[in-house]
Amino acid sequence: RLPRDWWKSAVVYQIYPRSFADGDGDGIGDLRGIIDRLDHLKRLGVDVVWLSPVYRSPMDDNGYDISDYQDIDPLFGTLAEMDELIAAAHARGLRVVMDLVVNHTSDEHAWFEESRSSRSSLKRDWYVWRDPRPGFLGGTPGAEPNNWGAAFSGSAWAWDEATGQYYLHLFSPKQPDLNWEHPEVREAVYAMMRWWLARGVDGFRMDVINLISKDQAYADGPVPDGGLYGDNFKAVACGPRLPEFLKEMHTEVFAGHDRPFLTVGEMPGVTVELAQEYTDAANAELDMVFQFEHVDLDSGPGGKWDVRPLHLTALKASLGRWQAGLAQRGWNSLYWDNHDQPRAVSRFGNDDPQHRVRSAKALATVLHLHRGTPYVYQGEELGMTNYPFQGIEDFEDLESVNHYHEAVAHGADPERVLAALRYKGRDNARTPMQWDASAHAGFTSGDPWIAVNPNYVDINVAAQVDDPDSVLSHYRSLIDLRHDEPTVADGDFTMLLPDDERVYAFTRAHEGTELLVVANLSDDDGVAVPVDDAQAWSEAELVSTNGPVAQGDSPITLSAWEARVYRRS
Ligand code: TEU
Repeated sequence: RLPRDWWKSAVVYQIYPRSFADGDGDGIGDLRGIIDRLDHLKRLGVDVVWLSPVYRSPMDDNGYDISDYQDIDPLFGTLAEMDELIAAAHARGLRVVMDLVVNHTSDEHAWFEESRSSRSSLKRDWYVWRDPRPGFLGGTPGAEPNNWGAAFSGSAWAWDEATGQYYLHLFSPKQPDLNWEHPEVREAVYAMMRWWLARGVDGFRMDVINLISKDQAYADGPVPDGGLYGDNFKAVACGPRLPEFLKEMHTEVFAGHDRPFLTVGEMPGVTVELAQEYTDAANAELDMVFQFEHVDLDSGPGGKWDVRPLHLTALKASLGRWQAGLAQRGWNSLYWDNHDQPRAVSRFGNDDPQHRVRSAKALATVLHLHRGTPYVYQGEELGMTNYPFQGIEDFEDLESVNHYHEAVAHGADPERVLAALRYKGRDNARTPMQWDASAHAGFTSGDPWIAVNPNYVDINVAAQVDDPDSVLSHYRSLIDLRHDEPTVADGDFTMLLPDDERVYAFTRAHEGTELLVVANLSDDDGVAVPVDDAQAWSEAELVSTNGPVAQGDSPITLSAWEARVYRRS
C-alpha cells in the first residue's frame, strides 16, 4: 500500500487536452488522442496525469468556463471515453487528476441560468449579485458596485438588464463567480467531486482555489499608477474562510478513503507563510499549492504585461525561500511553466538553437532536484519553445486579445503591447504538441485550431525518443532518479552561492547521503563553481550530467548551460 504522502516521490505531467493530440481529425485535441498517446507518458516515467478541463463548456476560456461539471464536452469526447481513459491510465500505473474549476462556472451553467432568472430565484445567492452604486443608473459608466477590474480586462461586474443587478466575474463575463458563503454551493461542489472520485479519478488540481473566500464588504480597491481599475487582490485572495472551506472539502470529499489522492491548489499571490498552513498535513486541507512568486519576477509594478528582466539571484532567493519555508511543515509543488505561462526554455533558458537543448536540460535538472513534487507541462520534456507570433491576429487567447484592445484603446503603443504578448502570452504554451516531423507535427490529420510552431520539424518526440542526449531522455533519467534515490524526494535542501549571477547550486541531504547540484544558467563557458569541498565533490559519483564531464576537475568548472548532480554517502 502506498503511503499517504506518496506524491513526494511522484512526478506529474500536465496535459492541455485541446493541444495534446487529436484523435478525430477536427483539429482540436481530444480524449481519444490522449488515450492513443498514453504510452508516451508511460515511457517518460511520470506517475500522474493532470488534465486541464475537459468538461462541457462554451470554451470562452478553453474549458475554464464550465457549463456542466458532470459531462465531457463533445469537442473532447464522451463520458464513456473518459472512463476508458481512466482505465487505460490506471492499467499503466498512471493516476489521473482532473482540473476543478469551482471559483466560477460558465454563465451557461444551469446554476447560473437559474440564478439570473429572477431576484427571487432559489439559486439567486449561489452567485454574487449587487445593486448599482447608489445614485447611478445601472448599466451606465461608473454604476458598477465597486471599481474592481477583471483578470481578462474590463470591470469585474457585468450588468444584467432583466433583473437590474450586477454579477461578479473575476475573470471573463462568461465566468461568473460562485458564492462560497452559501452552504448549498459548497455541498453541490463536494457532491460533484465525490461523483468523479467514484468514477476513478485520483485527485484534483484546484483552479484559483484561494479566491473562493471573498471579503464580504466588496469595497473599492486601490487603483495602481496609470491603471484603469481598482485592485481586488487583498479582498479576494486567501480570504478569511479559506482554511475553513478547504478543511470542509477535505472532510466531505477525501477523508475516510483508503485510496491515494493528490490535491494541489492553484493560488496566485499566496505567501510562503500561508502556504505552510494550507499544506501542513496536520491541517488536512491540501497536499500542495502552486505559488506564483517565481513566475512574477519578470513583471514590474504595472503587472503581468509590464515585462522586466529576470535575474538569477532573484530567482534563487525566491525558490530558496520557498524551500526553506516548507522544509518542516507543508510541501512544495515545482514548475517552470504550464498552460498559462510562456515556455520554460524561452523564459528561464535560452531557446537559441545553439543553447536550447542544453538549457532545457539544465533547467530540468535544477527543478527536478528541488524538494517538492515536479510538474512537467506537455512539450516541456522536448524543450518546446515560444511561438514566433507576429500581429494580434495570431493570438487566440481571450486574455491576450482583450488586453491588446483595452491597452491600445487607452493609448498604449501597439508594438510594445505586442512585444509583451509575444514574450508572455498564454498561447505560447498552447500551440500543438510536437509528435513528429509529419504535417502539423502529427498532432492532427485536420486543420489545427492554432498554428503549430514551425520548429516542429526539428523539435518533436520521434526525433528525441531514441536519442540518449535528447531533452526527452534527460527528463526520463531525472524522473527515474526521483523514484530511485530517496534523497531527491526526502532530503533537506540547502541553497549555495546565493549571490552568483550565473550558477544555481544547492545540496540535498538525507540519512547520510548527500547530493550536490550545480548548474551554469548562462551562455558563458568556463564558469567556476566555488563550492566548499570542491575537490571531494569533483571525485564523487556523477548521477546526472548535461554535457561531457572531465571527472575530477577542481574547482568544478561548467560550460554554457551545463548541469551536474554529484552523489556521495
Ligand atoms: O489561472 C488563474 C491565474 O491566476 C492566471 O494564471 C490567469 O490565468 C492569467 O494568466 C492571469 O494573467 C487559472 C487557469 O489556470 C487559467 O487558465 C484560467 O484562465 C483562469 O484560472 C480562470 O479559470
